[in-house]
Order: sequence, then structure tokens, then C-alpha cells
Amino acid sequence: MEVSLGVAAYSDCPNNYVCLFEDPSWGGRIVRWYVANTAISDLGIYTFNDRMSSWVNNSPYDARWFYNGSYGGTTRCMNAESGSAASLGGDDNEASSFRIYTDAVACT
Ligand SMILES: [Ca+2]
Ligand SMILES: [Ca+2]
Repeated sequence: MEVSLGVAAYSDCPNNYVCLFEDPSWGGRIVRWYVANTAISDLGIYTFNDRMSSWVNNSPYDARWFYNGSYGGTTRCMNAESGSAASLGGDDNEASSFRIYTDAVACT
């Protein structure tokens, strides 16, 4: 995984990566991963707890994010090869844990 402290853009999420952005419309800081079966139980270790405001999944794998740490609470799917709306609405700044699955049918 990588953490960027600079201002990111949609183009900073290349093919095969799943990217979480701090700001709406794919801006602010970015954290990104490209390995299947990634599991991050606490986004706080990247100073990213309750900060995600948009995302891009350019990987061939489904992914999920969770309101609580350790994959708890309300969860949202990030389908393979998709992106979030520019604004997450009520889901803004809630993500506390995150995982990438090993196929594109893990969450439907
Ligand atoms: Ca945010
Ligand atoms: Ca949270």
C-alpha cells in the first residue's frame, strides 16, 4: 500500500488499484492498495480513520469498507472496476476499516 500526503486526483488511482480519497471528487490525501485479500482492520494506522469522502476501485476484485474498525458496523460494497459518487452523502467520513476480496463476486 502507499500513502500520499499530497493532493490527489482521480488519475492517481491507476489500473489494478483500490484507492480511498480524503476529499469528495477524488481529492485530498489518498491511500491505495493493489493486492487481493488485503485487510486493513484500522484505517487509523494511516491517519485515515473517518476521513474517506470518495473512492475508486480500478482493481479486478470487489472490496468493502466498514463504518467501524475490525470490519464491523454498516458496510458498503466497492465493486470491481467502479468508482463512488463524487460525494458519499451520509457515508461521508465514516470508513474505519477496509478489505479487498479475491474475486469480483464477493459482494453483490
Ligand atoms: Ca473526508
Ligand atoms: Ca467510523
